[in-house]
Amino acid sequence: MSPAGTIFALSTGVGRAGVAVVRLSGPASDAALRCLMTGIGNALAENPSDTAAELPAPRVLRRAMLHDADGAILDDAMVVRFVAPHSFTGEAVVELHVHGSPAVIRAVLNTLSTLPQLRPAEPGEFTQRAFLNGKMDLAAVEGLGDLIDAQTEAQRRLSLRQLGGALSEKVQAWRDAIIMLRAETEAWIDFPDEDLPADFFPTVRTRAAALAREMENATAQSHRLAAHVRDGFTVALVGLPNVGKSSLLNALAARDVAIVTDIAGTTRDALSVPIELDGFLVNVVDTAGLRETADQIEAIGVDRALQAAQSADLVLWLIDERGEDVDFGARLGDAPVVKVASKEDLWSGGDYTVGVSSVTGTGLDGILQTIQAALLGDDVSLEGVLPMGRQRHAHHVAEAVAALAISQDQEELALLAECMRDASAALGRITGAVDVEDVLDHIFSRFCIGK
Ligand SMILES: Nc1nc2c(ncn2[C@@H]2O[C@H](COP(=O)(O)OP(=O)(O)OP(=O)(O)O)[C@@H](O)[C@H]2O)c(=O)[nH]1
Ligand SMILES: [Mg+2]
Repeated sequence: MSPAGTIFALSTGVGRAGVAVVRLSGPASDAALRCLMTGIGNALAENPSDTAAELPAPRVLRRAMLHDADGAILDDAMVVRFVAPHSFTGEAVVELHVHGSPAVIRAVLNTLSTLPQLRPAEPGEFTQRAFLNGKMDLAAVEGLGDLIDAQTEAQRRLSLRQLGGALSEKVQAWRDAIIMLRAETEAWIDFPDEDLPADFFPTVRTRAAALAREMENATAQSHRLAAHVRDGFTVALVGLPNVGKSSLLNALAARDVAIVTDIAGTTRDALSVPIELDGFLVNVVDTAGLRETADQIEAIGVDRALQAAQSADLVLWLIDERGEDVDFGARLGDAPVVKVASKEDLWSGGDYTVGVSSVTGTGLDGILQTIQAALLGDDVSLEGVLPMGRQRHAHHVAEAVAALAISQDQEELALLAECMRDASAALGRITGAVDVEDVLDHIFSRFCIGK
């Protein structure tokens, strides 16, 4: 965990822009702003009450000339202050909206680094402070991280819901129900057995089983789709050499990314191209044609093609009128495999359900629909799923479900209560309510500096 103090960083992107925001957080933020506004580098040492009137009112954006320690003008800027605890981090925060040139940003950051109580922020340190000050829980922190990284519409929508508490609220509701079961169990521990209602254990077991079922169902539906939204959905194009894999990739990507020739064995390496499909990120992987070959380079390519198929979420197995190679078909892995009739324009009739011609463009919609159906599965809509895209979420829910399953066999109150404690602790790790030190550094270090 990083030490306290007052931190500063550029919070907007690096490079030329109309406006850049430099953010400060910590007890010396106001004093630092006063230094910049007055151009007196030692204002940090002054009695704050003497100069308090110079500072803008909280949450009001005000124009201000910023100066370096020698009083020279740095920039004509806009500034805004937030008073603790009413800020993103829960501390005193100042934002400097300066002109977004590298020179202005550098000069402002240089000046801030000369002020004695300030230091540059570590990656994710602003958000870490927000978490430590109880402004956000861990699931919301992850939602914010994903929102900053969001490239597609589905990523934006799902991470915004996670940031807004959709996952935390659900997990908290399950946890509350488990804590209630634990409390009811513990309440009887000090009483003699004969006082315990006869239906006590059956009732607790029924409630625990229903809860476990609800948690399992929610995870099964949500984790799969949310993980695809977050990490993308991978589709591997495989088939014999010359079957038209690279041509299909180019058609799907709507640009010439892969080399296409009529020479069998043109593609040697796997090539992944991201496309956006209805707001979802889909990685389409073109591969080397599958055949037994004496060419060493091509053989490595064939291995990679099989690996790409084995790690894909969906395999499109392209087949032309030469037919399919059953031997390779058996080595494509566990993902769903959809056979696609390639070069449909050349087929003289035929028995296939999905056909495509990259030359005429017919059947491309069908390919996109096939991908979309595999991606969505039985999930009705994105709005209905819980934003639980990380492995961590599914893991902790599974831990809680396992603890509830063990509780079914307990015949002693203390042991039953212990199972409930384990289950609620597992769920608590999702929001950061219980022992999360081990994951904190991992989560925050993935943020950029300034966030
Ligand atoms: N008529 C027709 N020709 C196609 C179609 N798709 C690809 N071709 C032609 O088939 C040949 C091979 O296409 P590629 O896309 O390079 O095939 P590939 O499967 O990537 O081949 P390798 O990389 O060698 O495994 C090229 O001459 C393409 O122009 C199609 O839909 N219709
Ligand atoms: Mg190719």
